[in-house]
Amino acid sequence: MVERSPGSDDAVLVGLDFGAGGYAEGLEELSLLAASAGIRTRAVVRGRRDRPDPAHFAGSGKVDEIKRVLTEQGASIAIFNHALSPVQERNLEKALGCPVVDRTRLILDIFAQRAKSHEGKLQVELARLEYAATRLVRGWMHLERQRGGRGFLSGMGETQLEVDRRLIATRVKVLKDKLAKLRRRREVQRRARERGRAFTVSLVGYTNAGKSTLFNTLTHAGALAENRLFATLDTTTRRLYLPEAGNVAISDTVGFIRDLPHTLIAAFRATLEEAIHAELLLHVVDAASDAREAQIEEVGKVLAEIGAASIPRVLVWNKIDRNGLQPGVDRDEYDRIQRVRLSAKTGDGVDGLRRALIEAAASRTSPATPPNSMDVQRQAAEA
Ligand SMILES: Nc1nc2c(ncn2[C@@H]2O[C@H](COP(=O)(O)OP(=O)(O)OP(=O)(O)O)[C@@H](O)[C@H]2O)c(=O)[nH]1
Ligand SMILES: [Mg+2]
Repeated sequence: MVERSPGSDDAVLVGLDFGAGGYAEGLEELSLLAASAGIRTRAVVRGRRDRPDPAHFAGSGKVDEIKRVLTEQGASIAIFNHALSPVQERNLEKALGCPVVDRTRLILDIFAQRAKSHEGKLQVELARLEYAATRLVRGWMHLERQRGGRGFLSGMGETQLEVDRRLIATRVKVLKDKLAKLRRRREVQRRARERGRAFTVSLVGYTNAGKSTLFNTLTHAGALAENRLFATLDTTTRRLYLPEAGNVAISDTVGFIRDLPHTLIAAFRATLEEAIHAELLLHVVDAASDAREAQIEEVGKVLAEIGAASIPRVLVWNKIDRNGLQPGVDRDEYDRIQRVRLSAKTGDGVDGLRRALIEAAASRTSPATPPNSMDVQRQAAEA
């Protein structure tokens, strides 16, 4: 990986359009992502193609243009709003004479900078190794040839590439084992919470929607809330006592983003799965963002992927102080609260959310306990 220290880089962003859907808004998000990694955007290069060029992703004219803009702007790095193949990345670095970062690596770098907890760090290391493994192309083969078969490694018919693959595979296994252990511990904690019959609620939503701010407002906790993407990587759970509802265990979670790299979805599965075990999801939406509909859809997609589609959900239309909406609640045809309009920052409308929590807690079914198989057999025999 290209090592960069935060704050030291100015970048040119590149986004290409392949027919459907523009990348203009995507580039704004990319610029925010870059800023979160400490990189300043100097210029944006857009283009349009039928399909990616297999060798350079962009066409040769576009590559020349990017190179020219890099020089004009004195920028030292090119960031592509796409996933590049290892070959494209290498060819581009050669053609542009500077580090080339794709969207996946940028997100991985941010996660690496932000991971705080032991578990978060393990998850990020796992994701980065899996990403690096795909980058282990035949770069060492020439060394192998130079060795002329004299080294004992080549004598064993083993290439440097295979050694590296094996080292990565070993480390990946160690990390997965450690994470599995942590996950079991979390499972035990969760059961303890269930025994305490606290009503479990998870805050989910697109990155920067205001989940941590709302979490702090509700629980008076000091969770980190920042105008950065992926301010939160670890799940934090706090207890909240609500009259009539009793104990509520509320969790703040990692934010979602469009095209979250697959290695990260896999690595953060355990964290995201915390959401699955909740009895209610508060889907926090940045109501002041022009991209809110697309973001809601994206979050819905990820929730479905992790098997959380059927959990009752309340949409929290946040940041109404920025778009002039009135605080309040909207109900569905069964008179259940479906959407709460509030500002986590000013506290306006947060009472509506407390009401939603109380109503949801009151209507909950008892925590699911799987039927005892003996009972099931007995009932079957009696029937
Ligand atoms: N104006 C306004 N800003 C808000 C509100 N809620 C949150 N913010 C701001 O939005 C930014 C993101 O807030 P966070 O709470 O960190 O968002 P998050 O959803 O936890 O983000 P990640 O952890 O990165 O996924 C911060 O700058 C907050 O101050 C609100 O109701 N009104
Ligand atoms: Mg957060």
